[in-house]
Amino acid sequence: MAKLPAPLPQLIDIYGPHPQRTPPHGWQDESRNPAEKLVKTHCCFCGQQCGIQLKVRDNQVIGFEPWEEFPFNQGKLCPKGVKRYLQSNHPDRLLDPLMRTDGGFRKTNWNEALDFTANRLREIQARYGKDSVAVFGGASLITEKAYLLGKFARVALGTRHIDYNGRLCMVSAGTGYKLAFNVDRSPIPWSDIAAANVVFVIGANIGECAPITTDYIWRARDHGAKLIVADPRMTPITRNADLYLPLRPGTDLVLLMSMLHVILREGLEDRGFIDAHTTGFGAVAESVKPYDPRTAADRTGVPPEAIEKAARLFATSERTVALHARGIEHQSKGVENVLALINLALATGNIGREGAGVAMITGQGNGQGGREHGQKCDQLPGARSINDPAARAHVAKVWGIQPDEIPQAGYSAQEIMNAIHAGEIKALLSTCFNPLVSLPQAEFTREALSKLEFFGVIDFFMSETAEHADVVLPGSLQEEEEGVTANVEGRVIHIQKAVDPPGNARGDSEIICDLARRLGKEKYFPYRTTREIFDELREASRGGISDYYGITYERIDREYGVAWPCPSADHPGTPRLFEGGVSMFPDGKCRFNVTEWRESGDPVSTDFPVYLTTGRVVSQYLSGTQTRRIGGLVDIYPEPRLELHPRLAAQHGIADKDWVTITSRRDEITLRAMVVKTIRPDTVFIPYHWANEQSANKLTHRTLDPRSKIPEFKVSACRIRKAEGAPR
Ligand SMILES: Nc1nc2c(c(=O)[nH]1)N[C@H]1C(S)=C(S)[C@@H](COP(=O)(O)OP(=O)(O)OC[C@H]3O[C@@H](n4cnc5c(=O)[nH]c(N)nc54)[C@H](O)[C@@H]3O)O[C@H]1N2
Ligand SMILES: Nc1nc2c(c(=O)[nH]1)N[C@H]1C(S)=C(S)[C@@H](COP(=O)(O)OP(=O)(O)OC[C@H]3O[C@@H](n4cnc5c(=O)[nH]c(N)nc54)[C@H](O)[C@@H]3O)O[C@H]1N2
Ligand code: SF4
Ligand SMILES: [Mo]
Repeated sequence: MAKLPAPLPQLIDIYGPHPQRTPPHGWQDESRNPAEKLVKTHCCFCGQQCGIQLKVRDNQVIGFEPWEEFPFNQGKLCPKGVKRYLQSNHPDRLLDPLMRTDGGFRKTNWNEALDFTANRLREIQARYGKDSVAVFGGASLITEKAYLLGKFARVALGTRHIDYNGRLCMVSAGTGYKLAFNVDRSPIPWSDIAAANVVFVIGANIGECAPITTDYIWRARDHGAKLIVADPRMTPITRNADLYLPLRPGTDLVLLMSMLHVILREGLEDRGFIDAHTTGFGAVAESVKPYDPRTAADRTGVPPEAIEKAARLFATSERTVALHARGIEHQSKGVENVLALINLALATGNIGREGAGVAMITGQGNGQGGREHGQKCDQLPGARSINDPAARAHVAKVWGIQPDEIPQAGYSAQEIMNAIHAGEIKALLSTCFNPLVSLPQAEFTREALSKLEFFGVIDFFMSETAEHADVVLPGSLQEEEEGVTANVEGRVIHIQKAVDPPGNARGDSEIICDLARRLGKEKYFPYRTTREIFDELREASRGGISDYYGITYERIDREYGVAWPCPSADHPGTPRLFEGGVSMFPDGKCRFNVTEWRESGDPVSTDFPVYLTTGRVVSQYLSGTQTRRIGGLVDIYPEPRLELHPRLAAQHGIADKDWVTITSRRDEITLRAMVVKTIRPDTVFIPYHWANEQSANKLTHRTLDPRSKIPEFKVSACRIRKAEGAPR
């Protein structure tokens, strides 16, 4: 059975006993002010899921203190974590249900709002069939809510169309890992990063988007590890890299296949590992033959010597960890890219031992847990395939229905939006998703939303998408219901309830259960607490890939989290997957997968000669609904700007802070320039956290990876010109 990793002697022990550990989670009396309590919980934002103590007075979150004993972040927080508490009492909180009238929204009571919602859903299903209604979920939701939404869609509504915003995030990684290892989780505990001799970062802005991971990389460097970064932009962590590969957007596959080419050419592969633990090596070795570094250099823009150096460092180090995020995954060949990186790790035997491995950096707060228990269109709880008869039978039994009552797999998120646009799907209930800002080609999304016969939204702020709804139901912040999330390492952690929802706002899970009751499915939704939902989820996941059966809230508190799979109360959990090279396929082998190059869905051309890529800045989070409302964060980066290289700027007569119009094959927007030397001269970058005329997603395209169905946010074509002035 997998054990917690034994730390290497020269490293700080981040998992071992901590002399100052205070009692685990729960209410603690503050000696300074007895009216105040500190609640040990986790940041609501990114997948690092930092431990934090929220300070509570009079049923309001009024501040925070670091939680130094929580091993993952040891009290450290990024700017978003420091300011997150400001959401709680924000004046924009939705406090009453809202219904659309001809003159805008009017406040209403819960009975009217929920009756209306349930009636509209019922009428539309009666008229157009069950599958005319779709459900959207989100990976900021605690796992209990994600599970509940999946059950709600399939049991209360009987629709096959439920998907979630993680479709824009983790699915290329997930598909790749399932093809190679039969499991969708980062296989390493983050302590393995600190123990590595080489850290290879590709398509991940660690410093701004996974800030606490920086700390693990510094610890590796403290004992002499080398850092390689591949990104079209020189992100903050790149300043400390030993080798920087400034590749052209969308060419990762060529780079990675060429690195394998070099490794095989020079005989640096680990034959012992390949023979003992893998299948499919021969075909992959054959497929990389044409990818010599000189040819690859022409495609990627990375000098051949740099490709060779990267390959040698990767293969000759004793322990290499490869980290990747959306830079390689937000592509129409996102799955290919992930597989090519896994192939490198397999060929060099960097799997299943301390300090070695390949790992996806999970994005959203509950990006991991939120995709394991049934809000994905193709999955049932326990990360089970919805097509697997045994999985359907198991889950149907837990739900008290017949297996054939569980609908088949439905559309993925963008496909649902396409079907709404085409008039096939008529109604949408969306919780924790802001598609008007986050899906590609925003005008298409706007048109689609306007075609809905019914649109209901559960959110705590009026998002840009919610403005198009017929009913807006005021839901809850993360700290307003108890539950679990899984962090970037697959460590299941406990989210404490700190306060009640304010005004007439309600817990999301209560709202969903109430709707189920109104749809006549009360007996399947009898929960009085989220703990009851968790206990059912444990049963539903039992025996699945993502097995939570042995995890309880109390155990999490005692152990500072439990990594799944954890099939029984006496199982220690599994911080490191594939120990000894054993995958989760029945035969225990890891799979090499052949990858094949293809062009992006929106290639550069004479008319659109510049690569456009999109992503994030440290102070803003996702579609910005939450962080654009937090003063201290807005000040750091108040508006989206177009990052471009001085050489490209000079070609167009553009100076820093000038207004620039960016035109793609779909649309155009005008932003201020930010002239920086840290980007390729053929590429521009826009952070996507803003809406409407400032939305990067007005420009992006709807091409999907054929397997993961992720949109190609990282590669579009555009042209730029200096604008007369500010947009009207
Ligand atoms: N501050 C902040 N942190 C966040 C979030 C946030 O919104 N704000 N969101 C969270 C979420 S949900 C996610 S998914 C993660 C995302 O975390 P990341 O994936 O690290 O962030 P991105 O900015 O989307 O893109 C990462 C990098 O990919 C690079 N890139 C662009 N095109 C390519 C390419 O073709 N190849 C390669 N190799 N690189 C390319 C970009 O220059 C960028 O530096 O962050 C999480 N953390
Ligand atoms: N161009 C471009 N587009 C991108 C990306 C990119 O890099 N470039 N990145 C993509 C990625 S990786 C992601 S993850 C998506 C994210 O895109 P979205 O999921 O649309 O972004 P969020 O801002 O998380 O939107 C979630 C909404 O849910 C609400 N919410 C948050 N927590 C809760 C909760 O607990 N309960 C309820 N009821 N509501 C809640 C928020 O207020 C917000 O309105 O964007 C994608 N879009
Ligand atoms: S946003 Fe992420 S890194 Fe920042 S404090 Fe929250 S969980 Fe930690
Ligand atoms: Mo994401």
